[in-house]
Amino acid sequence: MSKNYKRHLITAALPYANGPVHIGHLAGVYVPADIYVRYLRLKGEDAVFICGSDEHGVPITIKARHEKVSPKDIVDKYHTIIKKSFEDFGISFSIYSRTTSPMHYQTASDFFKTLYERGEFNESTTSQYYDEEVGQFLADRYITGTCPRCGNDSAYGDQCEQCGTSLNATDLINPRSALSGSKPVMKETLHWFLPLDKHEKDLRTWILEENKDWKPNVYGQCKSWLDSGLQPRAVSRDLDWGIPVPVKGAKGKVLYVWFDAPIGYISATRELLPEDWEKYWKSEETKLIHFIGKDNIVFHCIIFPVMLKVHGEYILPDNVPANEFLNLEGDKISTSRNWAVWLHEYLEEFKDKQDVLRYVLCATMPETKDNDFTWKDFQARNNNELVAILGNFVNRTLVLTHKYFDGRIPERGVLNEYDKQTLEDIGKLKQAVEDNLENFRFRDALKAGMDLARLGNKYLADTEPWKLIKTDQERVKTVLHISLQITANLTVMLEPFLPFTTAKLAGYLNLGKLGWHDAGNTALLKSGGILKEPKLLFEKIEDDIIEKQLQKLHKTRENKPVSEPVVTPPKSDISYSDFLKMDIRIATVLEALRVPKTDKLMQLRINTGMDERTVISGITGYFKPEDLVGKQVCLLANLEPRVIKGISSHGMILLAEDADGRLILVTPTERVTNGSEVK
Ligand code: B3M
Ligand code: ZN
Repeated sequence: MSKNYKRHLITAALPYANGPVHIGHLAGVYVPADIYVRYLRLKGEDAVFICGSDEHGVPITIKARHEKVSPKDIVDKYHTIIKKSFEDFGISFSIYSRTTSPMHYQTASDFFKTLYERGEFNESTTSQYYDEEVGQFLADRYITGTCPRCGNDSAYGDQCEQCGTSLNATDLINPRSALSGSKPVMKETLHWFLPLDKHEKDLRTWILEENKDWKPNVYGQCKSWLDSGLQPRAVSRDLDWGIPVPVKGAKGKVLYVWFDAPIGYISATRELLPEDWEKYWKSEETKLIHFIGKDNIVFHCIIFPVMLKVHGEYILPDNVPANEFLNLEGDKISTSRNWAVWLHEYLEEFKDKQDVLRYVLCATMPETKDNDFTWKDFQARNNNELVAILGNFVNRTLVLTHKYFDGRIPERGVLNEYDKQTLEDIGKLKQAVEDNLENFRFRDALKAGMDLARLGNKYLADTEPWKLIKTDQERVKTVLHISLQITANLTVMLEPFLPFTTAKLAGYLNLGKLGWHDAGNTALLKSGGILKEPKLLFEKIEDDIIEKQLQKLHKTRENKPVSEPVVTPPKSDISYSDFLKMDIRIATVLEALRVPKTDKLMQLRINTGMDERTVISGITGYFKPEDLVGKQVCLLANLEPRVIKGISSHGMILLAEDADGRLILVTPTERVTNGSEVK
């Protein structure tokens, strides 16, 4: 699939402007996107890098009510904080815009109108809760009531925070409007739907056949959406915060945030390049890449492409290299629980250490599966890799050159076989970085870049110039000359990953601006050139600093916010014979499929040791079908069969429900025979 593109359009997911950004955002989206763009720019490619704040949606309005300010106040505040964090970490956007900009209102509105006029939407009426006192339809989060499961009387319309169950607003007993406290009524409301089902066939061909090279996590998720059948999606909402639906009779309705947000990429490009933006969005010579996290896959691979396609003229993404999630100290990053490392806070405590975090986040990037950030690993990578490998090599080379040759780049003499091999290896490593970056393998790319520093260290250790200096000064000149050329190559090859460090290093070497084509060149530095006085590139991070971070983090566990979900109340005692009535068995999942036209249900085919049977379980969203196949589970085997969505379900899979509503499979710690009793 190597096509010759004239230009590149790279987008990074627009962060919601309802909170600052944390390391999970950086590792998942912005670090990889920035590395990729920096690499393209070094190659001299025309690359436009687009991002901005996503400023609509219900959570922002809720936060605003909570803080008794306007939604605009909220987004203004966080837009500024987020933008600054990105600048501080060297994320080199061509533009960082926002979806409250006039250009975006215009662009999104026009986009909707075009689709509307072409008849691309279905209009349909649905029933929704409505607050008659305030005269407003209520988003699920704006409805409270009694949880049908645990009896908590302040559960929300989408979730009970006491027992963690996810709910539909209509499940609530005694629903009340969070706006006025009054009892909401059901009222019909008109909305516009994008009939994704109509485009399913085209999407199958485009993704499943023409884009087999997408990352397996992305391809797999798309396939599972497509296999379970697409449904029309509402693109409007009853809300007073957002872009008004530009159609007569749509008062009080705004575009759904996921309809307008991706159009934000287009608006920002228009803002940046008022004359030329169409070259980037409407030309087959442009390569469009979306960098996102895994929870955004369906929007970028299915919904937005359908929007672009039915609009016409627009190109579709060439790739969507989504990452999985980064956890923190073994636990899911959570804004509401304050379980996060916030970027602005990091810089307060690790001043000027942007590259250390960039490095660690790239080295542990959740490329194919969720990954864990720990402070101990952060320390180890800083001390054992940045300090001991990269810093050490560069420092020894520069210090020795100053010591033996007054900071003047020595001439090289006749090269021996080892010198020649070493110089040749530079080119090979460059190639490795390149191949990995072109294929979005950032961890491997970084490793190949660091291998150049490893090569340098080995070269110094093998040639020992500090010993040679007593016997063979000429040879020392050659050794340091070669080491300096390796150092110069590092400034190019590591620039995408460590832009602050490589800029400093280039300064010490008195190197001008280099490009990617310079990497591999073993005569980047001219003999006789003068070097500047170097400083250490990295410093060791001591245990007490790491301890402090861990303590700070664990303190947030003690100061739980009031809304923190708590353990459900105990149930009344049962007799042993009641317990014996339950027939719980170990079984293996043979097949897993999402139940079409439902959000939560998964259809499982399982081997119970006694038989093969079908079980329906409400676990979509927590597990991917492909992750379940082969897993052993606990099954309540004698639960009376129930028909769910027309499918008869024989038993129930046992799951643990975490305080935040997450479902976790209960599986044996070792493989056991199917049909084994759990008692
Ligand atoms: N704001 C979701 C998120 O941060 C969303 C991305 C929009 S990209 C067009 O997960
Ligand atoms: Zn509950």
